[in-house]
Amino acid sequence: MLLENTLTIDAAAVQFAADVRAGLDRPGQKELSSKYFYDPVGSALFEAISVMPEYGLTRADERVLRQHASDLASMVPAPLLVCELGSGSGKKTRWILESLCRLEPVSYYPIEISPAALASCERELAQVNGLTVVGVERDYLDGLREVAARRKEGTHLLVLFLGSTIGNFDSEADRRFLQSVRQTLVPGDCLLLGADLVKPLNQLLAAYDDPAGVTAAFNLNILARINRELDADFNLRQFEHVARFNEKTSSIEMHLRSKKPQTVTIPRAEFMVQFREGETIWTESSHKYSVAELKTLAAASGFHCKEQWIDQEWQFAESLFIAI
Ligand code: AVJ
Repeated sequence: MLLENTLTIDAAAVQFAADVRAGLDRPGQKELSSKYFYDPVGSALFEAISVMPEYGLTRADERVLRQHASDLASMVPAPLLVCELGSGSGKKTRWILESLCRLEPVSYYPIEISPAALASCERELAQVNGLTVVGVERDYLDGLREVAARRKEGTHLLVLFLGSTIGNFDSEADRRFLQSVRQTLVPGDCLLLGADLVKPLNQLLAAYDDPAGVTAAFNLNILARINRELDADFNLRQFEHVARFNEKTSSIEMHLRSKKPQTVTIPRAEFMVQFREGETIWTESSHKYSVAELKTLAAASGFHCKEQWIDQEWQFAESLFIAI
């Protein structure tokens, strides 16, 4: 048993090593995918970010969902299966599910690659009356295809994609992703999309570079994760967090800047990488949408934007898309 475990090649670790190597081996801008932020430490740091006064995004998302949950419930077809792309903590989804369950029993399928996140979401929602929770430990699109394939005729799907995770896709990739989502749906199915909106520059910069340094820790943790999981020797004190707004793409970009020339060894990726002083690793893009852009995105991916609810305190939109 023990021997077998030692010999088992962990596919996720192999993929991580390959992605780290490919991203840091690039001739121009080095990069690491923001999906690798969320190991247990990174997830805890994100939870901390979401309660920072400077970072209003998560609270805005929750506020709009809470305020408009019963409107939403009255606009979606029945009977209904609810799928969520990325289960999160289940906290903000609770408002929607409670409203839907007041009308009829609901099955809810959180789709998530992290078993720990699935477990906490199941715990959080266990008490909602009339709700059946079925965790799906898969990639977003694979999981969605699986749930869609198992639905009974006449049952509609409501897909939840909240928290502005959509903003982490490169431009164009957001549309391609929604097109793939649309392909798993039939006309009349719904997508509820949470997206952060453009707002004044100083507000955005403060949100991604809070003075207490929580976001900096979140960003640097990706290097710590590479040290932990791939035996690398990144010295975190020799990198610094940078957040800047790219006007052309309307995105906040996070980078990690090398404070001096240095070489890092990553044994489990069989790789060594050199950094010049001032060179950066691009770790995240967080696109900020306009209301009109979200409507265009709906049309470009086979949906009609039926309704938009916007938080006034922190410009954030919840858009209800119907598959056409
Ligand atoms: C969870 C993807 C919405 O882009 O704002 C928070 C992640 N990055 N602070 C975002 C994040 C820096 C966040 N999302």
